[in-house]
Amino acid sequence: MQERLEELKQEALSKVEAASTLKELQDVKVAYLGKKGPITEVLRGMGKLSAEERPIVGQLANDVRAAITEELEKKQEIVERAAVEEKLAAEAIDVTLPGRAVNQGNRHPLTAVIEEIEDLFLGMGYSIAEGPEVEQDYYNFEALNLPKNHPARDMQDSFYITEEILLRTHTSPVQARTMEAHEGKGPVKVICPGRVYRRDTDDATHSHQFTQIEGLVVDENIRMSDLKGTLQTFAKKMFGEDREIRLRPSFFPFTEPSVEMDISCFKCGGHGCNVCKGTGWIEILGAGMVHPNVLEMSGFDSKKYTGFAFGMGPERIAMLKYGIDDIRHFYQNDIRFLKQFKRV
Ligand code: FA5
Repeated sequence: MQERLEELKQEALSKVEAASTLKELQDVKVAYLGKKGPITEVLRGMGKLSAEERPIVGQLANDVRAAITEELEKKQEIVERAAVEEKLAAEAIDVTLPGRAVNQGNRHPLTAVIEEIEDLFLGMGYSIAEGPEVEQDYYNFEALNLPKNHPARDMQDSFYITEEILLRTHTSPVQARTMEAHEGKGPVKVICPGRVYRRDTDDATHSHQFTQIEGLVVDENIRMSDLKGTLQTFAKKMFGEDREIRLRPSFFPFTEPSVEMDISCFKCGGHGCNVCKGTGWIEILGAGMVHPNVLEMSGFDSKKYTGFAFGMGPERIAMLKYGIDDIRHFYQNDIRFLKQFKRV
C-alpha cells in the first residue's frame, strides 16, 4: 500500500509537471485528490490494515496529498502568471510608432463672420436677441408698417405655411418682438442674427435661404448721426481702418428716412476694380431711422423715443471679405472650400 501511494505521488507530480493550462491542472486535481480518486480509494481500504500499519499509511497518504496539493498550487501560480504575461505581451503598445494625424475641423466661414460681427457689436454694448424662423405675418410685415396688400411686400417674396404664418423673410420681425417685450421703455440695444427665407431663385449672389443680422437701437434722442457713427465703426473694424462709408437714400417701409450703406472698395481703395464693378463703392446693408408707426405699434411713444435699425447679409459680407465669388459655396459643404478658412 505504501508503494502504491508512492507510485501515485510520482504519477500525479509528473502530470502536474506536464500540465500547462489551468484546465489540465484542475483535471489532475480531480483525478488524484477527488472523492473518486485513487488516494481516497487507498484510504478507504485502510480498515483492512493492522493497527500498527494504519497510522503509518494514514500519515503517508496525508503527506502524499499535501505534496500533490502543494505542487498543484505552485504550478497554478506559474500558469496564471504566464497567462498574464502573455496577455500583456499581446496588448503591448509600441510607443515609438509615428502617431496618426487627427483630422481637425474648423469653423464654417459663415459662422466665423457672424461671430466676428456679434463680437464687434457686443463690444459696443449691444446684446443678442433671437426670434422664430417660422413667423407670424403680423411680425414679419404688419408690425413693420407693411399692411396686407402693401406693394412693398413684393420686395420680399415669402414661403407661406398658412395665410398668417410664413418663413420669415428678414430678421426685422425680431425688432418688433424685442420692442414689444420692452413694453414701451427704452433703451433697447440689440442685434438679431438668424436664418431667413425668400422665394428668390438661387444664383451666384442669391439664395432662397440665407442669414441676416439686424441691429436696433431705441432710446430718447437717438439721431441719424448715431446710426452713421455706428455704421462707420462697424465698417472700419470689419473691413479695415481706411474704409470710408457712404449713405444713399433708399426705401424700407419700416424706416424713415431709409438709406443703403456703401463702403469704399477695400481692394482698389476707391479707384474702381472688378470687386466694386468700377464704381469704387460696395453696397453692404440697409438701414434707417425706425418709422414712428413701427415704434407706436410695438408700444413705444414716438414723441419721446426715436431709434435706428440696420440689416445686413453675412453671406455677402463674407464673400466680399474673402473674395468668394459664389454664395452657393457656403451651403455645399465642399471640404476643399471649407479647408481654406483654417485660421478664420
Ligand atoms: C432687408 O431685409 C431689411 N429688413 C434690412 C433693414 C433692416 C433695413 C432694418 C432697414 C432697417 P434687404 O432686402 O435689402 O433688406 O436685405 C438685406 C440684406 O440681405 C442684403 O443687403 C443682402 O446682403 C441680403 N440678401 C437679401 N436677399 C438675399 C438673398 N436672396 N441671398 C443672400 N443674401 C440676400
